[in-house]
Amino acid sequence: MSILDVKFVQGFIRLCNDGWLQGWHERNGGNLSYRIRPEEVEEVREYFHEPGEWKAIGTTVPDLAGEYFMVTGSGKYFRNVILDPEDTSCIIELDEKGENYRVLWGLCNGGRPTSELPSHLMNHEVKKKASNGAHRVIYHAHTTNVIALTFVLPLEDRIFTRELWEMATECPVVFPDGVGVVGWMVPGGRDIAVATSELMKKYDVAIWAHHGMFASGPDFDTTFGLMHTVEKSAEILVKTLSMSPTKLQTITPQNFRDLAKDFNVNLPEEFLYEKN
Ligand code: 2HA
Ligand code: ZN
Repeated sequence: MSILDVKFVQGFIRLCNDGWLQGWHERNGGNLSYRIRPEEVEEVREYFHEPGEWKAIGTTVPDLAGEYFMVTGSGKYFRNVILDPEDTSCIIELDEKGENYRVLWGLCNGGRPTSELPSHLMNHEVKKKASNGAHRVIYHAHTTNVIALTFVLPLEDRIFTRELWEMATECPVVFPDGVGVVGWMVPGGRDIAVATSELMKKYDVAIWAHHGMFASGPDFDTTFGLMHTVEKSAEILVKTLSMSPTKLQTITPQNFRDLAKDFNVNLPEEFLYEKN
């Protein structure tokens, strides 16, 4: 038995490799975090080393006090996670105020958790509350086509949501709440974390202009599937716009309403506006 036999650890590694294979993780791009269930902490506790020093998170997440997370390491390559999880990722514990973290496993050759730790933890805090504890995965990827779209579409939630919904019939079923967009900001700090977590109150997806995407979900499959669906939709839009600036036909607001009825999803009217 090794920590690599534990199911959530395997799911974490698989997502990293799947993202790499999609081409979303050049060099050290992207990061992943998983909020570990109490019973899963007990499955891995025997592999913990002497706790490292308490270090400042860079923001405060009181609703996550005392929780454990598996996260990718700063400067580490997704490409290498499958080869050496203990070098490229880590398990951390938060203190009783949600202000500091310490490393309990991993980063065996040194290093720090992801540079986007403030964004990950603030998103976890918001999604834990919004989903009554169901959401556990926050995933950041440098998705090529979504990034390309942030140069040509207005950076508005309603525009991105509607354009992405129109590109594939399943889209409004997969992300019925829509997607949020953050204008360009310096990554890694508290300000972008606050802006992103504000959007995560409403959406499961936040787009960072000229940078990438954040997705949230209850498990690895759903979260990866969400990232994949949004990015594929963006790819179709990029192809469509490359062929022609206008569409000859598309999915109409009434089509969306009919779909919502049959698929039992609520599609907010704010995204079903008439275009001219
Ligand atoms: O390099 O993706 O946003 C890691 C990142 C920072
Ligand atoms: Zn990034």
